[in-house]
Amino acid sequence: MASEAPAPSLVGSRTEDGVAVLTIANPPVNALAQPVRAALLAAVLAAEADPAIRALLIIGSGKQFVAGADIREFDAPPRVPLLNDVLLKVEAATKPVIAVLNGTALGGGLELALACHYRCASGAATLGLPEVKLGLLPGAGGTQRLPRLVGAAAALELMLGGVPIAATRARDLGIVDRLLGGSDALAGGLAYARELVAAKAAPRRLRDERVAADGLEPGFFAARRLEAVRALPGLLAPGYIVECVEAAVQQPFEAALALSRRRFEECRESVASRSLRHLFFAERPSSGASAGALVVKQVAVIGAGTMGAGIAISLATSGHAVVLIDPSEAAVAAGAERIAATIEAAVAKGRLASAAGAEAIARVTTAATLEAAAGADLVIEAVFESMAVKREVFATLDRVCGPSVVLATNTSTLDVDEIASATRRPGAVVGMHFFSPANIMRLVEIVRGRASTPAVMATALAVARRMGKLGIVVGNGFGFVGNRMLYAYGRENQLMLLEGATPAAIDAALKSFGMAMGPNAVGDLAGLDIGYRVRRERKDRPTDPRYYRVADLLVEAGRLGQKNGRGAYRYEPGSREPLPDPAVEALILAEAARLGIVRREVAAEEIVARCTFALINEGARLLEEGIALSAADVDAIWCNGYGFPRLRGGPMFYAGSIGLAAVLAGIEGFRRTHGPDWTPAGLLAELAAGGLSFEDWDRRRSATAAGQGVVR
Ligand code: T1G
Repeated sequence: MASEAPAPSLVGSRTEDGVAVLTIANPPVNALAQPVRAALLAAVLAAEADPAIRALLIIGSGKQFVAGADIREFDAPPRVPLLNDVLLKVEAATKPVIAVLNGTALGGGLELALACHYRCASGAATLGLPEVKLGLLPGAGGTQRLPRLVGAAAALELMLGGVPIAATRARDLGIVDRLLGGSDALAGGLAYARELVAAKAAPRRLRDERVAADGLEPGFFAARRLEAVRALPGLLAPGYIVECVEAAVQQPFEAALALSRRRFEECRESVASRSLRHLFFAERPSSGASAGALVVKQVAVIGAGTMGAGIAISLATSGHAVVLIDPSEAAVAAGAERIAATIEAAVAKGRLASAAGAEAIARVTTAATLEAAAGADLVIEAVFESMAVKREVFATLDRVCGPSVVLATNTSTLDVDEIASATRRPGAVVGMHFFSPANIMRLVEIVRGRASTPAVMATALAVARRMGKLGIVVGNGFGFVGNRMLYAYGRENQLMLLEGATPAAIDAALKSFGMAMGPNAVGDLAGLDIGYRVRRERKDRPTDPRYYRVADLLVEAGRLGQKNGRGAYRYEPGSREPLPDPAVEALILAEAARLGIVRREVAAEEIVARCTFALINEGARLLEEGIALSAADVDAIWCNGYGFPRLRGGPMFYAGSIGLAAVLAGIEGFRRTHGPDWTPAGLLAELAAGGLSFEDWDRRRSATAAGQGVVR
């Protein structure tokens, strides 16, 4: 495999008092892409060969040291020079090599530091091996060098948790030899290097050390392996990380390192890791999305119900001043109480520092009239899901608020343009569709109205990001993206209930596929009356007499779900455990008979195929219509808003992993047996015919957009 010549300036190289300063500069995060590896190797070998050089210093440019290997490279076979081999050369250097951790050192970045002979760090640096979050293990010696530095137990904690640690903790563990004071990491690093040169410090190679394992009780690794596999089911990496650390204790460095390389490749090629890597990029905010955002300091939340309170909590804990407005005194009081109680509970659980909790609570004020929104930079409306009510609120806000105020609606299905038309400023109106509970769920669909300006879109995205949310831009169509697909998924659930599958059988099949909850349990949790009301607000409600028939009958029989102990299931008082209810079975049997449906056994495979293919087909239609901007967005929405299994990467990525031709064949089969709802989306048929995936379609679109200078 020929390695490409190193690109210039990816690794800056200059000399200071006999110290070769090698600066890795691959913005935005100094990922160790192949050209960077080649440049680093060349610079290290050149410094090694230069008699004027007495030590080497490696540092990152910008706020990162090195954020890891380039994750994008993992979908193709590895290219030389392999990071593992570069690090062996760094470690073999005969002159002291000092890593200066000027910022984030993650994954391959920390492995690079471990291959160096000494490590110093600025106080702001964070260090970690987060590979397990991508379904990987540290593939460039981390499973071998880290245990030699901190012991097996601490090394396993860092690699199995994947959570970065602060520089001070890294110093206490012995990973960092020297904490640098001041703000100039390079100056501090150079001073430390000179100190080592003056002391004639020899290279210190972790590969020559042993792992301190004397204190490990018998069966330590077997127990940790069992625990690791249980903690992260469906992933190869946890078990392999334990296996590699055990090998670090019991085998020579070379043999154990070779084992870790083999195990890394197995993980890299697994569907689970490919899925997680796909979501890593799908969940990154698109670059430039917040450009031009307006400054938002105070936010008015209209409606003190569950959603309004949840949104207010998320805003207050992320530093925004919030005024919670509701004409009902009781609702405002209950909302304020819920906000304080939720934040205090987070403090009690250690999720929030006590002072931060108190400050967040203090940021929330309440009011009874919309006039109180006058001082807000952003208003988020979360009132009753009725067009008439929302239009009235927006007409008042239009009169009360200043000209540059952004007016957002939290509607989950209503037409944002129709709401905007109640104002004289439709350009300032945007949808911010939060998911319940709004203080917990990461996802926010940012709905672009026909007139929404770029600055208003950027502001909504920036606020969502500052709230720690995943803001995804979607078009203004019924149900936007997530709920539009949910109705297709739910349609199949409802039909299969009539055809012969019980709620429990459907939910069990989809849970074993990996869904967090089955559709019938979800319906009971959310409240069946919500969907009932939405279906009646729909202008384009399907005329099929079977459409959501069981759900409608349950509501009409007073069965609303967990909220009143009876829905698709029944619930013992105080329990949320769904229990099959013969009354539901009888209701379904009677309706199936009335509709003339001959019931049959519905296999789990059919349940999964009909529900997942319905998602994929509707997702493809949303892409064709431009309501969803990319298949990656659809995947991020369904993994973050609806519990689609992350180890399958989202509906559209899952389609690619089983092959679009197979999905198309399945859909065509359902069309023959279940009618025109199963007409294949044109985009799906086109991609399947070309042997392509939705990822290919995204790549093609990004390339086209980049060519036109379009920021998504
Ligand atoms: N590879 C490729 N691209 C990356 C990347 C990476 N490792 N990290 C970030 N990016 C891109 C990201 O997609 C975005 O691109 C831009 O950089 C800014 O990212 C061999 C196998 C470092 C904490 O898992 O956690 O090393 O959208 O928006 O909020 O054993 O990025 O601009 O086009 O997230 O400031 C292990 C992953 C890799 C760290 C910075 N490392 N990155 O957060 O910026 S595997 C990781 C992060 C590995 C070795 C193993 C974060 C960050 P775009 P961003 P940020």
